[in-house]
Amino acid sequence: MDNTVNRTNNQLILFDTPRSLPNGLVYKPDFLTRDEEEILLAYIGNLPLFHAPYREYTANRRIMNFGWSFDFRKNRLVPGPELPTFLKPVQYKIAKWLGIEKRRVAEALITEYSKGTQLGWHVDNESFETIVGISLGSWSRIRFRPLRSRNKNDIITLELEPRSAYIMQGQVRWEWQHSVMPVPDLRYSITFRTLPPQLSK
Ligand SMILES: O=C(O)CCC(=O)C(=O)O
Repeated sequence: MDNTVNRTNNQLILFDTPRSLPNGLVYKPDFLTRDEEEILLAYIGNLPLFHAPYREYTANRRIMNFGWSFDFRKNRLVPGPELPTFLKPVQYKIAKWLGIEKRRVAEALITEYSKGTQLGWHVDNESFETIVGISLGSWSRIRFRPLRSRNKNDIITLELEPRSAYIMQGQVRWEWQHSVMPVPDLRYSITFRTLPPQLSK
């Protein structure tokens, strides 16, 4: 079975979507307008992003967290700076899409992937619930595999177009890992994560 959801002649082809995509994964092309993308990229361009510290090494990706962040050295969630004003409209749009209160979209992680940068297989920190990823700049490919599987045939690849968004919840959130393949050109992602109501400020 070909599990790849990919681009042909610059068109995104989502064939056999319900059977091809892992349960709980929703993909939405054109979640942002070109103007919204341009404004976000302009603000992000002025942020002092830094190379992500990860246990004993530093990643190629440059990042910045708002709301909350995970301290890999202390192995726990720590409060981060408040979401900046320029992220608020996207936070609102996501809350509306998910049908939850805005305050529950509690964390935003901005990541810069320079050409060739990737992100390894992982499951996001368990303190957070739903994950929503926004793509800016270059297209990229995100891969998914069931947690305990190392069979290449189980990998599902989804192409992420600029301005698109995906939701990860349910099985894909908790029972699958995901990774980002080396990006063909400069790409930014904004990963919003929700907290349960009792933990949201
Ligand atoms: O770049 C992306 O869209 C994925 C980001 C991600 O998986 C993460 O930050 O945990």
